Formats: sequence, structure tokens, C-alpha cells
Amino acid sequence: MNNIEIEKKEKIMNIWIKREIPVNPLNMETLEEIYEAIRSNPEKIIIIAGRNKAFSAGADIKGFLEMKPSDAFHFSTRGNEIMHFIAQHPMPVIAAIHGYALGGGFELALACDLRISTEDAVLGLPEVTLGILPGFGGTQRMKELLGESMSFDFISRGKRIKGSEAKELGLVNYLSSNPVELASQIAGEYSVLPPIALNYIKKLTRKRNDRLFEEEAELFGKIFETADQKEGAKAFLEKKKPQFTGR
Ligand code: CO8
Repeated sequence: MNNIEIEKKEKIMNIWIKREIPVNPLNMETLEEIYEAIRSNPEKIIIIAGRNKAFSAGADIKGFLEMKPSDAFHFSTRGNEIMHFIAQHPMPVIAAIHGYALGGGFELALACDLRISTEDAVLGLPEVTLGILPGFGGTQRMKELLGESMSFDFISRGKRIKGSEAKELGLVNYLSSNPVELASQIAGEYSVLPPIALNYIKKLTRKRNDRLFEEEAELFGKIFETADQKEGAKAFLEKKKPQFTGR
């Protein structure tokens, strides 16, 4: 891994983006490394953060100079696949943002389940100011979070906003002076919750699909096949703390 660092604990994995350029631009190699780290750890709760000055200031603009339309198409297609993969990782994925989360960097954060930011971090999709548009699912995920008109305003003007404003708009879940610390605390809370139920909740809340109401009922039935469901009910009735085992 040349562009990321990984720290593994029992149920949690931290992925740190660390490029030579201190604002951590994302090139294909970095995205593939993030993909591989997550793919090979399907059972882990993931925290993604940046070393240096930023979460990530977006796609590596230096590479744009040489990029042909077919390369840009490939980059965007593969980037989108990786963002979908992150959004569908079985366990929660948390973005811990400081410095900058711009362009593809912000789109990476949007693909995560939760976003924690410092108050003064700068977030946005400034692609339009580079003559391009978001290419890693940002147009769709922003629309889901902000609605049509607000997301159009945000993206079409290439707005850059502070973490505090992003929190007010609902683009960020929590503000913290130490986002990784808060992310670790929340990941710790997840680590004692039943993973199968967490996974089903993630499937139902993240996937956009008309069949979701039916699927909710199916999964509600299926969760009752698990030992964790039985443990949860039993512990509640016995006024004890449940010990979930993932079965
Ligand atoms: N890519 C490559 N290098 C970058 C990037 C980037 N995204 N951002 C900053 N850098 C470099 C600068 O060129 C500079 O390099 P050098 O020291 O060699 O001059 C160094 O990082 C530091 O940058 P600044 O001097 O500008 O530092 P500041 O602290 O003044 O500003 C900012 C930091 C605010 C992050 C500023 O650099 C900036 O605005 N960067 C651009 C942010 C941006 O526009 N991001 C969107 C990129 S496009 C994108 O993400 C599209 C995603 C989808 C792609 C789809 C497929 C094609």
C-alpha cells in the first residue's frame, strides 16, 4: 500500500489516506488500495481519515492534464463502483474529516454511512470550478441528502462550506475537534452491537430500491433466525447487558 496506512483492531479498521501531496489527492491507485483494504476485511467497522493537512482535496488534478475522455470515463466508472462498494460494505463505514474534503474526497465521505467533521474543515464539490462535474456519485448522493434544488445550488455553484454549516445542512452527522477519536468511540459502540442486525439496517437504510418495504419484512423475519436476536430479547427481559456473537 503506497497511498494509505491501515490500523486494525479486533473489530475496527482505520484507513488513513496518506499521499505525498499533503492535501491527499485521490488517484486511481489510492482508490484501489482503499477498495482492497475494505474488500479483504468484510467483517470490520471502518474509519476513513486523512493524515497530513486534509481528509482529501479530491481527484488528483495533476492527472487531469493528460486524461483522455476514455480515461476520464474509466476513472469515473471505476470510482463510482468503489464508492458503491463502500456504501454496501456489510459493516458501518465512518468518514472522519479534517482540513479539506473536496470534490472526490467529499464524494468518498458521502459514500460512507456517517460523517464526522471538525467545525473549520472545508467541504464541497467545486468540480464545476474546474470545468468538470462530480464523478464519483456526488450528484446523486447530494440529491439524496439535500433534495433537488439545494443540491443543484450547492454543486452548480461549486460551494465550499465549513464543517459547521455542513452539520446544519445535514451533510455531516457530528462535529468534533478530534473526528477520529469520536469515530473510534462510535465504532466501539457498533462493535458490541449485533453485526447481522447492523448489516440489515444498513442494507435497508442505504439501498435505494422500491422493493425495500418487502425486503424489510423479509429481513425482519430472517433476523429472528439468529442467536443474537434471541440473546437480545433474553437479556432485555432478564435486565442484563446482551453479549452478541454475530450468529
Ligand atoms: N490534486 C492535485 N494537487 C492538489 C490538489 C488536487 N486535488 N489540491 C491541491 N493540490 C496541490 C496544489 O497544487 C499544491 O501543490 P504545490 O505545493 O506543488 O503547489 C498543494 O497541493 C497545496 O495546495 P495549495 O497551495 O492550493 O494549498 P492551500 O492550503 O492554499 O489550499 C486547497 C488547499 C483549498 C485544497 C486548494 O489546493 C484547492 O482548492 N484544491 C483543489 C480542490 C478541488 O478543486 N478539488 C476537486 C478536484 S476534481 C474532483 O475531485 C473530481 C472527482 C471526480 C472525478 C471523476 C473522474 C474524472
